[in-house]
This record gives sequence, C-alpha cells and structure tokens, in this order.
Amino acid sequence: MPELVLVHGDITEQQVDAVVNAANSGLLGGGGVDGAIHRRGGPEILAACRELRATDLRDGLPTGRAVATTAGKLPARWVIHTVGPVWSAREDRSALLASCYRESLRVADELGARTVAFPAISTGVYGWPIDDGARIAIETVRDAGTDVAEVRFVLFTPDAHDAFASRLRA
Ligand code: AR6
Repeated sequence: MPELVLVHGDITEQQVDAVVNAANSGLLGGGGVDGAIHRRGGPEILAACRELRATDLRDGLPTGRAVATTAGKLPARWVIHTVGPVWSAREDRSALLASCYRESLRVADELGARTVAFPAISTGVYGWPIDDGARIAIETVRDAGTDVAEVRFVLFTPDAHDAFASRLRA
C-alpha cells in the first residue's frame, strides 16, 4: 500500500513523478484544477491532448478512465488526465469516481511513477460532496494494489483538507 500524504496547497507546485488532472472528456482544458494545470504547464500539454483526440481518443476520454501526457513545464514528469463523474443525487456514480483513482494508479504503474499527486476529483465544478469524495479517494487508493510508493492528496481548500484528514484518522 502506498504511503498516503495530505498537503494543503496547489497541485501545480508538487514535485512528483505524476500529477493527476480532474479533466473533462474533451481533454482540451477547462476551469478549476484543469485550468491551473494547463496554465502552469504550458502549451505542450494541450498539444499532447489534441494529439490523443486526433488518434486514440477521437470520442474523448470516457468518465472513469485515465490517460497520460507530458507535464510540460510543471515540476513533474507526467500529467495523468482522468474524468470524474458529475455528482447526482438520484444515481449512485461512486463506482465511476473510484475508477478514476484506480485507473490513474494503473497508468502510473505503467509509467513507472513512484510518487503521484491527486486533487479531490469531482468535488469542484462536478459537485461531489467533499466528505464522500474523500472517503472514496482514500478507500480506493488503499485497496488499489499499486507499486506507487507515495500518493499525495493535494487539497486546495481548508474544507477539503479537513475532510481528508478526518477520513484518514477514521
Ligand atoms: N490544486 C489542487 N486542487 C485544486 C486546484 C489546484 N490548483 N484548483 C482547484 N482545486 P475541479 P471537478 C480543487 O472543479 O469537480 C474543470 O473545468 C477544487 O477545490 O477542478 O472534477 C474540468 O475541465 C476541488 O476540490 O474538478 C471539468 O470540466 C477539486 O480541485 C470539471 O472542471 C476538483 O475541482 C471537472 O470538475
């Protein structure tokens, strides 16, 4: 099991092998953490995403899946893009959210990444309640059976940091 580390801060500043992006299926950028990664990482990341859309991912990246690109100018080697589910009160989509963490770690293993930073996927624009998002993130990473040595959850807001901290203590 990887060591789980909590950081209150900005994922674009993390010196890790791979940074996970909470992207959308189009893979061509957006707001939130996606916007920050493309801004800080520069145009190389977008060029790599466009190339994927022109080849392997013509219909975009499905929810729950993950794919790697260069990290451009970020202090990391790769960005692993994943697409979280939009929160729904009517439908249980937690298997898709768990899949984002599992698939990202599977891609990290393929790359040989030893340290991976995750944001709290789906808990911003996509509206997932932070306590439940933290529970799914931590449970899934703990059970993933990955070779990654350190998983760093990088939480942008005090609320997100508190939610992950109390879930880790539980
Ligand atoms: N570092 C770490 N976490 C951050 C950062 C940052 N620099 N910026 C925001 N967060 P969101 P989603 C946190 O909305 O909910 C985009 O437009 C934020 O506080 O980035 O999966 C995509 O293109 C929240 O806790 O992603 C998609 O269209 C968490 O990151 C859509 O938003 C996730 O918030 C994806 O929505």
